[in-house]
Parts: sequence; structure tokens; C-alpha cells
Amino acid sequence: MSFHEFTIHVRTSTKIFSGTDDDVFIDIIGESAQTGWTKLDNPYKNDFERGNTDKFKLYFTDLGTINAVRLKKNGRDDWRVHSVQIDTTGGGKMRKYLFKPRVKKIKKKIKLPKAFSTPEISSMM
Ligand SMILES: [Ca+2]
Ligand SMILES: [Ca+2]
Repeated sequence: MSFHEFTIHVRTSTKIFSGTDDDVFIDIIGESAQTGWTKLDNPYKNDFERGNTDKFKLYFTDLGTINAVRLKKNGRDDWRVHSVQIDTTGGGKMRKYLFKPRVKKIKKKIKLPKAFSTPEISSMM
């Protein structure tokens, strides 16, 4: 089973009270697989602050073309996302995907096999 590197850039809005200290999770939905909820956290760094772009490296099996991204967080803090960009070398060449909240919606529910994700991602960074 081979893994591809996914660099996820999460840009938090510059509007007031846009930042959060809550735990944030991402679910990447690809043509051939879906990652399932995966925590985004850079150790020892305050992520998701107002106006910042935070970068996370995750490793998954090939997802195929990425169709959608879901984000969720726990806690009661507000959070306003500007955009999410995913860069991946899956399929041999670098691909970049840009998502903005509520711009792209999943039209139908699709059942996909869950991609294998590495839980000890922080130790690989
Ligand atoms: Ca924060
Ligand atoms: Ca952090």
C-alpha cells in the first residue's frame, strides 16, 4: 500500500473573531476513497488564528480526484474559514485543489471505502 503526501493549507478569515483554539478535523472525499475525520494540528503551534494560513502534512492512500472537503470542530469557539487548499502528488503529478466554504456541495451521498490514514502523523513531521 503506497501513501501520498497531502499538504493542506487552511486559511482562516481576517474578520474579527475568526480564529479558533478548538480541535479541527478534516474529511477529504475523493473519487476513489475518503479519508474519514482526521485531526489537523501542528504540535506546539497555535493554529487557526485570524488571518493565518496553517499548513498540515498528512499521508493517505490515493484518493483519486478530490471532489469535496468537510471540516468540523469541537468546542464552542467560533471559527471562520476562508479557504482550504490541498496539494497532492497522488497520481504522479502535483495537483492543487481549492475549496471555499459553501461553494461546493456534495450533490448526492456516495458510499466509499475508507482510506487508510496514519494516526501518528505528528511524529512524521
Ligand atoms: Ca488557535
Ligand atoms: Ca496546534
